[in-house]
Amino acid sequence: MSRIALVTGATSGIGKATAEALAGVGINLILCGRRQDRLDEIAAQLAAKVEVTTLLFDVRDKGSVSAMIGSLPDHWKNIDILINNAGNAHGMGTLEEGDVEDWDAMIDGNVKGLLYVSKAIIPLMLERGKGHIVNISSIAGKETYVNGAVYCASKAAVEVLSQGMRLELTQHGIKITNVAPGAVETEFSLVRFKGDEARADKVYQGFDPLQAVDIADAILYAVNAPAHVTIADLTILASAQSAATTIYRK
Ligand code: NDP
Ligand code: 8X3
Repeated sequence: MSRIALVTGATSGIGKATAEALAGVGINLILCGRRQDRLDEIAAQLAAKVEVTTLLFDVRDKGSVSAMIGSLPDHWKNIDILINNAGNAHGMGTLEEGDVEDWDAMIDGNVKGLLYVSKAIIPLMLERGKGHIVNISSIAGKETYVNGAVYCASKAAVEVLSQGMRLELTQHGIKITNVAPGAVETEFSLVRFKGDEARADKVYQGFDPLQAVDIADAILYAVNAPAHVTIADLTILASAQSAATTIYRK
């Protein structure tokens, strides 16, 4: 029987590429995001390969997360793989200058959102005695950089939550994979810099950045590992990147 994966943040970047990669190996998909037009477009594109359904919710809204996941028909609740990918950085600056709304968006989305989605899905996996959760962290969760303290804190929390989930859930047959990418060229910087395209483009200039498909490939490897193998942690950098803020540009 085909596996089912639920992907949060499937409307763009890493989540979209992961959905495409999973569809490529016949994994049925529950695509989640806040932009229904994009969900519909991606669902229509992938429906030629696999069964696809969509859920519209903001991961920060715990009532909506639990209601939408709870509303899935029974056969869609047999979720084998959860890709906790939804998230973003909002703004970049010192704590003194920082906008509290940006902090809320990062902590509520990247940390509490991941928890709300996991809380809705872990019981379904426990009932079946199997499952695989892939949490998208970041190099920013392993290293703190100047003007990024809150985003880095949110991703450090993801690192710790991956460890906590592994401690709690391994005994129940649930695998946990933590994926920490470096600079990936997606809509990430456009969101961080609030639509400033020139500033966002600059982040990826002068070197070959990672592409979303590179991260999707790694996720596919992790979810296709044999039953007795858990890929616990993956840090993935562009070849020109040696640390969070050290990138060799031409
Ligand atoms: P994108 O901006 O391209 O994609 C972000 C995705 O997350 C979108 O699909 C967006 O969907 C969704 N999302 C964001 N906030 C919410 C929310 N509150 N509720 C529901 N969905 C939300 O960026 P990436 O693909 O790069 O980012 C994906 C993940 O990868 C993030 O967790 C990010 O922190 C992480 N990451 C990114 C790196 C990079 O350099 N790009 C490096 C390391 C980690 P919609 O707007 O439709 O809701
Ligand atoms: C995104 C990568 O280095 O911009 O998580 O924080 S970085």
